[in-house]
Amino acid sequence: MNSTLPVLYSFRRCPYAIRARLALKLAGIALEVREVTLRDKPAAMLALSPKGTVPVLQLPDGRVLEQSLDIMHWALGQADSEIWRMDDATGQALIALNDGAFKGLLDDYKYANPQSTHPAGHYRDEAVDLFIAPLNQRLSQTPYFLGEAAALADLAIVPFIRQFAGVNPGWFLAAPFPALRRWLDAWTHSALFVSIMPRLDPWQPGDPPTLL
Ligand SMILES: N[C@@H](CCC(=O)N[C@@H](CS)C(=O)NCC(=O)O)C(=O)O
Repeated sequence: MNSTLPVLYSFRRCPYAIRARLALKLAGIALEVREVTLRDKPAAMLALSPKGTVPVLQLPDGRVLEQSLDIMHWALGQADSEIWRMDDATGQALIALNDGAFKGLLDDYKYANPQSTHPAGHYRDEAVDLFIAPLNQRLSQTPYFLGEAAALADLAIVPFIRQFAGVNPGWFLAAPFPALRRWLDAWTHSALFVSIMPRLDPWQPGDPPTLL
């Protein structure tokens, strides 16, 4: 029976894996989840997807989805909700900015060290100007990025804003972005989010399946 379930190679804290798990769970897709240690990736995963990033989803028909957005689109395509499939140009542009320039600044901010060209606050300020302040502005007008209903863009971006907030939680709490903070809190405290964040031991071949 288990061979009929999709298998997701995942890493708990990885924002790309989180967005994939959110979409899969939201779509109600039963699957086996295999927690990966990034320093010691399972051979079974690398055989499916030699590029070696998570998430990777192996479908029962043999197809392998190795980009988080492809996994989201596949998952939400299985579900009935049109809203969650909503994927207009604005949403796509927000996701592209998130995955591109913002992710670069987020990494610079998160991993800034004495050898970095600039101190952490420099990258944080750039990220604020580029993405954080505009998102807060959006959310001070509507509850979700694209209006009254949550959409793919909210789901795809929330793990990255969570990571940004987590670099310096005290700073984020005091920063002038109340609407973004409310949106982030609502997502991260939601039953959906909590349900896709279990702490799992790294998967080893032969382990009994863990269902998401
Ligand atoms: N474009 C990929 C990016 C995935 C990605 O970069 N994942 C990171 C973890 S958050 C990873 O697996 N890095 C490989 C490594 O650290 O060895 C996607 O959207 O799925």
